Amino acid sequence: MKLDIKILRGDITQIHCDAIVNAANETLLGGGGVDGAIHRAAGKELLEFCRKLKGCRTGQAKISPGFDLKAKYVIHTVGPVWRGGDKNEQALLRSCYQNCMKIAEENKIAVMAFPAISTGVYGYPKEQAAETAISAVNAYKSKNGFPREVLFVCYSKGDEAIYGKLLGFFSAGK
Ligand code: AR6
Repeated sequence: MKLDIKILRGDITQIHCDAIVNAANETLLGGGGVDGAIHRAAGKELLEFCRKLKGCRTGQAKISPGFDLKAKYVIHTVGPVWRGGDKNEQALLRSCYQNCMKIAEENKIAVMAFPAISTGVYGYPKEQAAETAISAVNAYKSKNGFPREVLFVCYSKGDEAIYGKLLGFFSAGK
């Protein structure tokens, strides 16, 4: 079955779906940006649960319940810090998206939402990050048909324009 890809603008903590992805750091103990917003909206139990996960390496992902969020799960992934582009950043970012898709498949998550991982505090160039995000998600081969739908949640109009342009390009190329 074909994966459905959509773009939404807004706050990922407010999205009704099965899982939202968190752009975390290796401690998984919270931070600023989307990570801070997710922890605030999920409540203290999320931090308590995350302590038991014992961190996460860059490019990897781990799942938790969503607690007070509208989403049932949070998939925490750690994007690379942008260091100029020759420190394996692209492969690591791709691996974040692939590992989140794999966890969604394993947990039979139908609809999942991604923020633009690494493009805030971690400084990854937005257009390049969006290209990798879309290409990794499109290339994922699920064996059981999960996830069925991926939402790219853009926090700004600028991000929405980048994803819109790229998705137009990708679908025109098919
Ligand atoms: N909903 C959707 N997108 C958001 C939201 C939100 N509520 N808030 C921010 N964004 P960032 P990173 C966008 O900095 O670059 C944290 O401290 C934001 O505009 O949250 O991966 C972690 O603990 C940007 O496009 O994550 C790590 O230490 C995108 O989310 C570090 O930041 C990612 O920005 C991770 O940095």
